Amino acid sequence: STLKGQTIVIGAKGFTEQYILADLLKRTLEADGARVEIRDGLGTTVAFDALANNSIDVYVDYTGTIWAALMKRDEPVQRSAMYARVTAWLLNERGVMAAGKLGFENAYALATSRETAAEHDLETIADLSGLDISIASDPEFFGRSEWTRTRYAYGLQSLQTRSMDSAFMYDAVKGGEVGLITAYTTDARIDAFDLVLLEDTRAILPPYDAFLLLSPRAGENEALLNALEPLQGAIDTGLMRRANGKVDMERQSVSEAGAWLHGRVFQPV
Ligand code: PBE
Repeated sequence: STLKGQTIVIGAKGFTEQYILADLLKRTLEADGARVEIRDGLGTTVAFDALANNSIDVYVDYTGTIWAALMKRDEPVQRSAMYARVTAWLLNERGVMAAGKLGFENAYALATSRETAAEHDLETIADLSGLDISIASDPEFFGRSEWTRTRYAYGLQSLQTRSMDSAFMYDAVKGGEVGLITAYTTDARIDAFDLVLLEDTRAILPPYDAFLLLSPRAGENEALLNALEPLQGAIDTGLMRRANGKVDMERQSVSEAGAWLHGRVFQPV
């Protein structure tokens, strides 16, 4: 069966990777005959609620995000066990079906510039204890339990927090406008700007594997499940980072990066 005659609504949160993945999903479903609409720029809770009430059919989220923000859990779990725990909860508690991991992780990592790391002798998050430098993150992070736990576990009460669109964090830390950021580990600017990732020695932050989530209605759509199958495990971290870099560093459009990624997934070189 194909998706001919069906309209599929794709959701996306508000950062580059999400826009590119929505474009990849669009190309994938259109190739199977679907008409596609995209609702993007959503926060995690808005995106998830829209999915759970069938307002969108599919979007990509991350295991640790569901774990912390939706399930309100905070005990440490191995990366290998987390996907099973999260997907069981989604299905049993919300009727939301997981349609496979994409193959990469996009974690939060505390990052600083090479200069700031040298100045304050920073290697691990614990080295930040007692410092009164500033930390910038996306508007969600400081309200999430990952931050509460990190702050408490490592004694970071003296850091000054600053909410910032994730698109601007990397320039801000590179230019010394802020001391630290919560980098997204698939962002190409970590390497390009020679940022230093501080080690989470106590493993406070959870793993964040990217995976496809389907609404209760979409989860029963066999043709949709079939069309999404080829995306399982198809994107490793290097590939996602290169796609993100096309937009964030090379100033390509989301659509160009999405077309490139689609090519790499469906006609691997
Ligand atoms: N993350 C890192 C965040 C943003 C990037 C995947 C953990 C999230 O979307 O929850």
